[in-house]
Amino acid sequence: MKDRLEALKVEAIGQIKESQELKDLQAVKVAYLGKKGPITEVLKGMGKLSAEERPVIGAYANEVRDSIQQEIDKKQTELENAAILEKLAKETIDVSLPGRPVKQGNAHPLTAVVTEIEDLFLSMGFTIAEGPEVETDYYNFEALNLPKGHPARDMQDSFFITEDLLLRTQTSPVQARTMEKHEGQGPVKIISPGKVYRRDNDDATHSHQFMQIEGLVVDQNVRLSDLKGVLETFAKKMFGDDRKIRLRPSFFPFTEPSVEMDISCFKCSGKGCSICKQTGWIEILGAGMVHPNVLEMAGFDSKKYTGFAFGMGPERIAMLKYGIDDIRHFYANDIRFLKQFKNA
Ligand code: 2U9
Repeated sequence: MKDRLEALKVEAIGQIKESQELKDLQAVKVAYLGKKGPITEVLKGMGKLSAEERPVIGAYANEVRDSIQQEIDKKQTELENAAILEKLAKETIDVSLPGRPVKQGNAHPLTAVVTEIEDLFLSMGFTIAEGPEVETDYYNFEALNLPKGHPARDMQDSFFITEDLLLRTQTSPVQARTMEKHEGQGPVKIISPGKVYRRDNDDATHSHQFMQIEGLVVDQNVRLSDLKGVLETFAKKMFGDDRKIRLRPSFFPFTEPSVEMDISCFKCSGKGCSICKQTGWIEILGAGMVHPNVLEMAGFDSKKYTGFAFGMGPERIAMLKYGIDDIRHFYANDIRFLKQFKNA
């Protein structure tokens, strides 16, 4: 009987070693160690053995069963590991494959110019103020020294919503509101970028909706020379260090005196070319000393406080800077136009 057990052990281990898959191994296990398997058979027949043989054969049968089980466990681990390795080999990622390039957008050229101007004034200690695009007649006109019936109102043909409400025609009401909030106490030092609306027939240089950036400084002892210094810094930073500026007399109802600022042409440096229309100078913005009426209406004592203000159209600045020939390009959202400003 011992020989029979020994033969079973050798046979079973042989089959275990030959098993290629887990299911083969399972079959070997059932065949040798199962309830109907030969080892169970041997154990069942123990009753026929003598009292001396029984414990010896019993112990040996258990030993054979344990060794077969051990071999099965060993082989099972081996097959499982091999299966994992095979799976890993099949799933290898080819890291040498270049990634798909991510399409990168760019800022809208108008946004790029507005941001550049904002950064420039922020670096000079200004803060940014914003206000509503639907304004009252008071803040859009009256508080800026443009009472009802004033002829200068005609220059800003407007979109009225009611008798008293309109789409703002300038960002100046933001300044008037900010000054009011200061309750007569300086300093005020703000810029107000934003959209404005005027009734107009759109063409290459006109749009019924456009942007403005205005600036306002109110404090004691603010002078025209301060305005000149700020504007000169702006002109040089925006259009090149060798720019010269000149101020020409002008008129705005909210400033007195009022000026127009030109810069020396950045293309021909003043010799005369198509950009400066052979004059050597390019008009950039309007400015002036805040009118005493405007200071008083906003709650400032015009004997104690003075101020300067300026206003510019960022579309015009961007058109000059990038040689854009039609203001409507800014609003058409034509990707062929927009993607030309990747490095703006
Ligand atoms: C307050 C007081 C004064 C703002 C100013 C201008 C001159 C000016 C235009 C230029 C072209 C606007 O974009 S544009 O159409 N603006 O020339 N703006 S002074 O003066 C103010 C504003 C608010 C309380």
